[in-house]
Amino acid sequence: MTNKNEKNAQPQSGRRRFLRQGAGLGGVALGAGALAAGAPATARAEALTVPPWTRAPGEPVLWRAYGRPAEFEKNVIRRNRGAAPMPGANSSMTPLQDLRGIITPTGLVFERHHAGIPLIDPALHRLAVHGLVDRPRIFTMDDLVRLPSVSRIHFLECSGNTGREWRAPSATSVQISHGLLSCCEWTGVPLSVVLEEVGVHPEAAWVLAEGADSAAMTRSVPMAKALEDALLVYAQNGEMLRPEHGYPLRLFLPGFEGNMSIKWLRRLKLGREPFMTREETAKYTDSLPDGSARQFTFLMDVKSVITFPAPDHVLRDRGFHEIAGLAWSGHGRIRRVDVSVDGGRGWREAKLQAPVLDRALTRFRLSWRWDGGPAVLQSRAIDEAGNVQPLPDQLVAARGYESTYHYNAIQAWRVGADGRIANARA
Ligand SMILES: Nc1nc2c(c(=O)[nH]1)N[C@H]1C(S)=C(S)[C@@H](COP(=O)(O)O)O[C@H]1N2
Ligand SMILES: [Mo]
Repeated sequence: MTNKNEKNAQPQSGRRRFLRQGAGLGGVALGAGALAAGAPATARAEALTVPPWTRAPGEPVLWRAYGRPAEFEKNVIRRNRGAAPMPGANSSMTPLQDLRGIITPTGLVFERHHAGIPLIDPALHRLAVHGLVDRPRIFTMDDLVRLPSVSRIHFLECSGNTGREWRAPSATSVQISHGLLSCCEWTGVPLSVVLEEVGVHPEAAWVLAEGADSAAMTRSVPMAKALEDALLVYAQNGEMLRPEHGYPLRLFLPGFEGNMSIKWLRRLKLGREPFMTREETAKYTDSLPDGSARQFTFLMDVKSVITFPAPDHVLRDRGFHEIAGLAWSGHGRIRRVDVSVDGGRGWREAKLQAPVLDRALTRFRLSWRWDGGPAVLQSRAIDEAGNVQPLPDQLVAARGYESTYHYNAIQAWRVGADGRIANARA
């Protein structure tokens, strides 16, 4: 058994080691004073005691047959803006401010439902494939799951994400402003495999995808996308889809606006023309300054946001902090992220955390020393196609104020001298 004195000694040497290693980290000198400055003097002098959880065995295996986070993390949850305009038509947001990697844990993935969550028995679920095909067919889930499958890591972003920031800073949380965003490992059968099974007519140019929810969500997908990388997904982050994300089957279109990844997929119809459904005419089109509207704006533009520090946090200590955030693009990989801490006068290149994947969230990090004064933090992403995330003014110049969807401008967070952080325009 370790004696009390040895236990007392360990954290002291650990602290010294940490501070030594920290000096010069990422170009920001830490120095012993940097971390110690905010810590109360008593904390360093306090004796390390043996806590109750060290004195007796803990909970047994199978304490929770399906695991969940520590109860101390119970505030890390999906949230939304409140009341739904109609029952079932609502969304919840991913708590980006609390996440540490690039994968969104399934229980924290944002939800967007136009008519609630249907609870579907997979044994009763069917997928019909018809229209301009040689062999129209109805698939059971067993029929589909036995076909060759693939797994891919991709982001999914609702095109309405950040849409309330057009006119002025609005959200007081990065969860609310940017949380219609997730990144998961998706497993399913390439749509091209199923299309080969049914035999596509040469004149087929569009695929109508329809959901089994009572919104009967329908979108037209160009045949090129259907053949290139569309997936019929049955699993997410290694386990079967959850009801709120389309169980037992959803369409997934990498890089495209979230709305097109039809959940609870029940029907695919091949045709010559787009089907002009409600979701691609009255909705999910973008009004432009000249009074016209863009239609079929499928790809999600290059975008990034700082998730620490964000308005959800308070900086308690001056000195070293690691700025961290997420960048993504529907056009491919992220090539570079620049970060400004002075309202856009100077920019420094952030470190991109490997792996940097095609059309997936990419985490960036930058060491920063907060001097305790006001600061304005911004991130600017550039993708491998050369697209540069615009400033709000540049986005408005191109798109005006009447759009809701596809807002991808640079986000600014203002750090106050009190350590509080506000949504701002630089
Ligand atoms: N059938 C159906 N599919 C749907 C929707 C829906 O309401 N019904 N919502 C869409 C929208 S607007 C988005 S952003 C994504 C959200 O997927 P998630 O809830 O799994 O995050 O699903 C899309 N697919
Ligand atoms: Mo959406």
